[in-house]
Amino acid sequence: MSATLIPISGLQVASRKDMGAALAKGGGCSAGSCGSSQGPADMDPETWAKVKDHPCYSEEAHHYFARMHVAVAPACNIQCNYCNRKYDCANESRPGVVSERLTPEQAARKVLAVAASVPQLSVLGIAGPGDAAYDWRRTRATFELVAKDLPDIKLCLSSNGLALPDHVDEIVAMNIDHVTITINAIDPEIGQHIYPWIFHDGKRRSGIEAATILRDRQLQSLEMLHERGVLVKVNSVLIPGLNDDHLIEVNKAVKARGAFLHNIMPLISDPAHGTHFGLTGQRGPTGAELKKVQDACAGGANLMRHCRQCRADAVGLLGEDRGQDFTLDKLPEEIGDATEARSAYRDWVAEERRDRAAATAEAEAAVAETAKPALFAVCTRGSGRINLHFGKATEFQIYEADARGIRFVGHRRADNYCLGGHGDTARMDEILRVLGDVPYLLCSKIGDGPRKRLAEAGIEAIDGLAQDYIETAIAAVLHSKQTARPGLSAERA
Ligand code: CLF
Ligand code: SF4
Repeated sequence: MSATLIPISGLQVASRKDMGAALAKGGGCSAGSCGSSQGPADMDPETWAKVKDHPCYSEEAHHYFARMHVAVAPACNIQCNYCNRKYDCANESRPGVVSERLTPEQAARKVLAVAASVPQLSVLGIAGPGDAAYDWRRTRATFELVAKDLPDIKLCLSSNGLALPDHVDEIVAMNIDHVTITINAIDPEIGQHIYPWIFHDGKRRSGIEAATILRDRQLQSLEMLHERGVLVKVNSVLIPGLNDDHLIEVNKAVKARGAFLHNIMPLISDPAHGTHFGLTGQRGPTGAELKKVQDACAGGANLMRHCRQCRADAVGLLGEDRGQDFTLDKLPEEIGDATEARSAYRDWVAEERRDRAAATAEAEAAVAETAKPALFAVCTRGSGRINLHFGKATEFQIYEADARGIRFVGHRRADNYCLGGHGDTARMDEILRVLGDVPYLLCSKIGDGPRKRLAEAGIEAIDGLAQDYIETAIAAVLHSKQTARPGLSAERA
């Protein structure tokens, strides 16, 4: 490990491992056949160059890079039954809290401020509330302003697809490499139950006609963008009883038209959100139902499994939200230039990636003899390391290890156990519920009380491997179990 000091955004750290720890203090935050976990060996260099810093298009990148959304495009040309526009866009955000709406100028200033203090920032997305392609004037103005000041930040947009074909030339000309289209159905018989109306060619349309036009424009957008070299991710909202079986057909159809990734997301439905589905009792899927549909799509378009259903004003690594740190009233008067810090951070990531890839290969070789698959819940703030205190975790990354290797298989959310000096019993009950089938938990630190509660529920908490790579730590635990080495919790394996 090099002893050279690495200067990043005011941090002076002595090693790559220290860097991970230092960045973790500043803020917050992989899959079998999941294409999003692919690395440079699995795709052509041009495609890898586009996805390697994008936290949504590469599972591996989401350990290192952050995205931010700006809510500049509030107008929409369709109605989805899972959306209430008083809230964030349900396509790309967690409904519930109204976003701060911004003008393009305000948004560009906010992006500059975030880029100056979050060296991990690599992507600016416009993802609701409203439709980025329909509210194109504001979307374009925002992207143009940001591209002028921050040419190293990738531009990314999300749309329902209805207006997209009209803007493909501009999207290509503006170097927007990543576009998400939400396609919930390709059969208009099903689509008509998801979209009560669309507004197209100056007229409001409904029923089969609306669902057919929308489907045709979505697939046309996908084909046009793919032909022009833009990477397209398709989002589908899984609505039990409506499109669960049908999403396999959607997966095949979007794969045939060149989709880079397919992200099947669970419907979030709550009467309090005031959506049609929420008010009529349409439920969202269970975790098992979501996994069943995702597994049924194996062999089709590559699946994304690390989506966090971000808010329309989210800021930070996936799984964290620092949006409240960057509201307009908190932006500084003077915003410095942090281009060098971002560049230094990317150099550090390149080195770290090489180191982690070697460590992962070693770890996977070590688990090659593992007889039974084992699940691990990991507390991490990013950098691919065990670097988060159990009490502060608001999500657990779930890894599976077996003779085939060590894989990220998803994440599970729960409110953080620690409330500034004391633990919350109800929160612990929820953590035990979400981790019911997971025998091992890896974290940087855990108190005796919660360790005991977890142990009583059959979950062994291990905090002796802090700052190790996740894969290295998992291999160490499995090795210690196979060789019955005691004391993992108290000392390094
Ligand atoms: Fe934002 Fe979407 Fe771009 Fe990512 S989010 S516009 S592609 S930068 Fe990512 Fe958030 Fe999931 Fe979206 S985790 S909701 S997939
Ligand atoms: Fe809401 Fe987005 Fe659907 Fe428009 S496209 S209705 S903003 S979820």
